[in-house]
Amino acid sequence: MLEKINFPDDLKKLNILEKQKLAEEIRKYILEVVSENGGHLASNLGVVELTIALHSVFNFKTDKIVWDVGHQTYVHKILTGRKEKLKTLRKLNGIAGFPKTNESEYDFFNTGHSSTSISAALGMARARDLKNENYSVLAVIGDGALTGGMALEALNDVGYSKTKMTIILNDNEMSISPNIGGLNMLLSKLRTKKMYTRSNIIMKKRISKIPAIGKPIVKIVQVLKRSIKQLIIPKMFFEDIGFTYLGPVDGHNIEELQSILTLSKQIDNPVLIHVLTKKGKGYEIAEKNPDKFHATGPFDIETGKSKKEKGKDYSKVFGDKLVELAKQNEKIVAITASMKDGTGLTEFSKEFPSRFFDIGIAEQHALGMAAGMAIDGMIPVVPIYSSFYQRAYDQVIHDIALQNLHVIMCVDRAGIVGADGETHQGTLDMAFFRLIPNVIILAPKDFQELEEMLEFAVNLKKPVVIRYPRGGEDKEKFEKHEKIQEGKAEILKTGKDLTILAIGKMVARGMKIAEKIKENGIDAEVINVRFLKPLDVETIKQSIEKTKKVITIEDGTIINGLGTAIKELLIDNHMEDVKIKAYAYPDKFIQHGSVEELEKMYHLDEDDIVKDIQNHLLLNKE
Ligand SMILES: Cc1ncc(C[n+]2csc(CCOP(=O)(O)OP(=O)(O)O)c2C)c(N)n1
Repeated sequence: MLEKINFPDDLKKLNILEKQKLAEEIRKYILEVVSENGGHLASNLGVVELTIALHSVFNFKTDKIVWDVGHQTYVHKILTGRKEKLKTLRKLNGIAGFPKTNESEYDFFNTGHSSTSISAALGMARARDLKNENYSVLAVIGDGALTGGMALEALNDVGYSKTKMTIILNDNEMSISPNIGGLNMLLSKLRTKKMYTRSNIIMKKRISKIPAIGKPIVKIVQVLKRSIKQLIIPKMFFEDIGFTYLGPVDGHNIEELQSILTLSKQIDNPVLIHVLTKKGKGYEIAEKNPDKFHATGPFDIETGKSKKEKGKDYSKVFGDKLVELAKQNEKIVAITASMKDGTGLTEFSKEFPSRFFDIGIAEQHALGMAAGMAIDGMIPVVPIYSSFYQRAYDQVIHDIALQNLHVIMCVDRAGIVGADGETHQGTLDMAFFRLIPNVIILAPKDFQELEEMLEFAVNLKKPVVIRYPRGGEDKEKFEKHEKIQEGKAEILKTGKDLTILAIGKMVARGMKIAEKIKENGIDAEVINVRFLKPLDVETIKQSIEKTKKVITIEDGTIINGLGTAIKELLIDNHMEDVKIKAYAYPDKFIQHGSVEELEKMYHLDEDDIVKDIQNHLLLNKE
């Protein structure tokens, strides 16, 4: 089947049995690709039938669809002209792991961060209505993504607006870990109403086919249905806020899905279709471990075992140290926005269940709640990936920094993350945190320094940001570990020709660069900046006054990071005779690819920096 299918029109020619066969082949193909390239496996295996049904019933040359998070679009990509290209998934210059409007005319909106789809789809539907056009607009959102504030804000607006659009709620009872929250409790009540609604849909479908009178009757039935349902389902939340609720429907039954989707087209108000799916469907190992296979690196299909041995990483070091500190200090609490495993909090959640809070995919709420806990004497530690901290920016400013609250904001996956691409690269955090008054910003050079910084932060009684990268520490071992003191940098190597200022993971690179240029007679001083804010102006100034040449190295954007801070320092101190070069990522969104490839592409690798120093910065060395 798969061989014959390239675009939705090919799919539309198939009967149900053929579509079922196609679904199995697509599963096998996705399994093969993801086991090689890594990616979001379980979520994609769960939406195979749903995606087939969507492309069978709708015509996405004119109709539009927005996929929430977008991590579940591999099937959509296969069915919309990207079947062969899927083999390049998440590779440099290959197709992306998320929808990209510049990749296909079938991708209508870029996603990557959770809970944006309903807003975007409502925007499209309102634009359609203002232009007096006529096509369907859909949003596909998971039960996890529905816990995000933006999704709830949009639901509130859609239902009230009466705009014709359809929300597909893909309910697999999982976020990355099992889903949590009051809405999840509501959904679990609705899940059990399967039999009643199924016959109801079939009845409606039949009535609507009666020429001329079919549609008006469907409207009457809807009114009746609402009153009957009120009797059966205690609280019809979705109907009460303005939606026609259809379902729940078996998300692996293509025929039923097609029926319910066809029915939804005839309803002129907002529709919510509740689809029940199984994460990891069809691959037993993923069905049993949906969280592990939510996002995976390359693995062996037979055993499910990772192809690469996973070493210790920063998240684990953070999590272990936090457990140790929490044993000594009972005020420490940990908050996660649905990323317990990813951020290294699994152990903490087991050791201190009452001091651990998974609050759903709700970064804004996480930081707002942390502020409340801090004001009443707890020490909240909130590890969130760098790119998802963007969501909680105002909470950091308004709720935490402005009140100078002792909240420890751990920025995981800071810098380039690699294959997840532009929505997930953590290149902006130093720039946006640096703007905020009262916030202390640190970045460790290695695991040990992360532990020391965490301990320091617990005792500081101020808002603290600690940023650290995805993965492990550099092979370069640091002998020196000076005690962390507020606003103090650490001189790792003295020298007279050039000052190398580096922060976080780039400190190891700075050391290697110093060693290499030494072979060419350049004696560099290497400073581990440690504090982006407050900057150790004295130590840095003294070094630059001596060398008159400085480079900065950071794994963030060139705007408003370490490089900018040092340029400001030079101007403020009238040091115009100093030569400076800042090595950072350009003012761009950085595409997907491996970390090494991207570093090379933007000339942040050791060899390129060494060449650059020798060719330009030290050209007129006296
Ligand atoms: C703002 C934000 N926070 C966290 C994430 C990380 N994340 C990606 S998918 C996901 C779970 C999504 O669950 P759900 O919407 O139910 O989809 P499923 O994978 O179960 O199909 C999370 C937490 C994200 N993409 N965006």
